[in-house]
Amino acid sequence: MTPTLTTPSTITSASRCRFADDVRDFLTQQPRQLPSHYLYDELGSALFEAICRLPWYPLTRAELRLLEAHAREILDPGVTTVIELGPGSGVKLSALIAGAGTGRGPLDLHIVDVSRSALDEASRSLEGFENVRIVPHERTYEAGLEEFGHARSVSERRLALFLGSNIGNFDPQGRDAFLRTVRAALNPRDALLLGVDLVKPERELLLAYDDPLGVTAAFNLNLLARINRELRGDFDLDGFTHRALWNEESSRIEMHLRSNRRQSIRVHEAGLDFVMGEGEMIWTESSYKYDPPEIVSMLERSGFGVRAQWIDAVDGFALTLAEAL
Ligand code: AVI
Repeated sequence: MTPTLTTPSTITSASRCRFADDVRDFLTQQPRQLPSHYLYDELGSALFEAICRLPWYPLTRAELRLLEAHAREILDPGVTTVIELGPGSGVKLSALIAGAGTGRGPLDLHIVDVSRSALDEASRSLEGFENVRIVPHERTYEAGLEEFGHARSVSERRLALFLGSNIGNFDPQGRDAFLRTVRAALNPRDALLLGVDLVKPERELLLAYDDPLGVTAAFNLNLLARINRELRGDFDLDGFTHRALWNEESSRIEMHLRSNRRQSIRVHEAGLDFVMGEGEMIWTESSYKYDPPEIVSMLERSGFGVRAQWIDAVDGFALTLAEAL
């Protein structure tokens, strides 16, 4: 049999094909929508990093404060292996290791991300720690968890990290399925640390997702720019406005792109040609917000028992440490 070579160009064209298929499928649904993970191309990821530094988006700073304050309890000396899903720049994992102090045995750090450059950046910020082995997985979270689940030794005690309120970007069904996938990669007594943004006054939520500097608007509009760049689309960016809405009934912030006028749009590589009316929206992201007891329930439904929950009351953020049952 002829071996199949996976070259960078075949990976690129396969992922471009999937992008084109998704753009066609989701933009022709009612309401029109686009999967939020496509917000994160190189420029989108840089804009997200900038969002995390904005005074109106306090999630990252609140979570970091909680990690620093409770590092010893989270990363107790019995933990031998940590897996972080979406390590970003590695700053949170670094804070945890630094805060847990010295005098522990060797620590294996598995970091999972689809982006090679994110893994490289996180590895660079972690490699200064002594007694640490970094294992990057250039995978989706699900594929990384599966790989991690298979490779275990008897004496290991594992801690999984899913931070940054990334769980908020799943719909409720996807959220529960995902938490069960995390649980399946762990053994009883292993743990999961979940960082979740809490419900707070609407005014604060809207400022976090529609900031006065327009960084979140640029992050959202970049999705149309990405379609133009990668799939030969002809979206006129001036023809759309970023909208953030609080959907109280579903307890979620929704990001949309509103068409400012009636306009025709063509995306050549998706074979797509359609008309948007004035005021019509493309739904690009949901960010669910929770109350602390709801976080406990979602973890319990997925095979975990909560060991501790720490809350930053100033910015409304919760870190929940749960044990696999
Ligand atoms: C990555 N995720 C948790 C962010 C959030 O808050 O939902 C993405 C984001 N969207 C707009 N601002 C930040």
